[in-house]
Amino acid sequence: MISTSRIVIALSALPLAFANYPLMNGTTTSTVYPTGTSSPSPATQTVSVGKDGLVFSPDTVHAKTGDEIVFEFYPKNHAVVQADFNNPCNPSTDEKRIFSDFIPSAVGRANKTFTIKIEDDKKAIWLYCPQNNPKPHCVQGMVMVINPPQYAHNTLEAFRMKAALVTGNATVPLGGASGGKVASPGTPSTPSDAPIPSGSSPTESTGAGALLAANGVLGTMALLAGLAL
Ligand SMILES: [Cu+2]
Repeated sequence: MISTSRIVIALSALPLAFANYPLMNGTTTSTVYPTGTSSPSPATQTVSVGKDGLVFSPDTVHAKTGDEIVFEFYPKNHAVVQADFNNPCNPSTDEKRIFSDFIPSAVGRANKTFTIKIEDDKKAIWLYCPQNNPKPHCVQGMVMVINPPQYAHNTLEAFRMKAALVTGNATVPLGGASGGKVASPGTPSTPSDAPIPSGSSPTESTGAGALLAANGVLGTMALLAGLAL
């Protein structure tokens, strides 16, 4: 036998429990998800590299964990490298350092892209272009940030100012692309299925077709014969 008074007590405690939530929600979820959805699906954002001069467009990106950033490359020859905030124009000491390798383009968008996945949206990712010909793009201000820290002096402008003070060339990382995937969206990912049968195969299939046709004729004849009977 369940006592109704117990249920009443339990229910009356609920408003008290919920009363604590509005304050917490007010400071967290409202700023993180402007649309009001609590669990948006992974999104993809595109950054143009060198399309509007020696800059990344946009040069500040906000992305969630699991989101992908696709870099599209424009003339003449740029790359994306991850740096540490205090050492712009030099590769990050992070083991998973991002490097697209150079992706050249003679005219318009290159047929290759570089895609990274955000593994931790609380971690800022500082990036620069390591091209030094004819002048260091990084020192010229070709830098960007993904998820800049909100309450810090580590702003993109501060990073760019540090880069401008770098003497000499930007450092090109050793080795090939890392920390992301180079892809060629313009070309099919797999070649066409099986090779076209050669030599005797077509005659075989013709033979089979002829046999089927013959069967059909025989069947029809048998049917007609049956009807005749
Ligand atoms: Cu560049």
